[in-house]
Amino acid sequence: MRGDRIWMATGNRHKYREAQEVMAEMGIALAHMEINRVEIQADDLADIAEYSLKQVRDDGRRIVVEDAGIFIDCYGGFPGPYSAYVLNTINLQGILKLMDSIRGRDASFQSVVAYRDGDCIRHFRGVVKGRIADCIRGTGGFGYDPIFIPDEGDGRTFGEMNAEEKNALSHRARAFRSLGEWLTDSE
Ligand code: ITT
Repeated sequence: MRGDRIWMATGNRHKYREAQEVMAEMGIALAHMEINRVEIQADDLADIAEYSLKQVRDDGRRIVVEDAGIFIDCYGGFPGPYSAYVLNTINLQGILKLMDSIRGRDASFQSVVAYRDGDCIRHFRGVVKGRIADCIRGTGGFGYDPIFIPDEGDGRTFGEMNAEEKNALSHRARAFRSLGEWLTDSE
């Protein structure tokens, strides 16, 4: 395995910490890079992540950028790529209100990790299926975690889990694990 670290460009420390733990389990060091960038609006997370990646100057370092969102099935995948904007405008309470009297509460978290090493650009996806909770539960994690119940869990929201428990199931952990496996295989 190549010894030098990979840099994750993100303004979100929660995302960085989760990704760092997953990569550390695979023996890969992930460092944090703050960036100021324009985030485009697009329907596919991969387009957003790759656009963000291209805004990070190529100085020879290996870079990853991740874009993620929550997709609510009964609303055709809303808010998806607009998850940050929707959370900032209507909050978790607003999302729960949208789900009032809705029976099918299926949703998924999706993540795309875009990786660059010189001319090589690859992306890796991770998905976790679950449902929107009836109320806000837990104070762990960030963003939509207190209202998302993963199907493969024990009924708790991500907000009620510790970092290790969330990382065992999460979209982000899955995407970063795929990156880690690809890196390991290509060494
Ligand atoms: P970047 O600087 O890396 O872009 P960000 O916070 O803007 O950080 P994203 O665009 O990837 O991150 O994510 C959009 C929003 O989706 C994010 O602000 C959260 O509200 C939500 N989100 C993403 N992953 C989440 C997770 O694991 N748990 C809860 N909410 C999440």
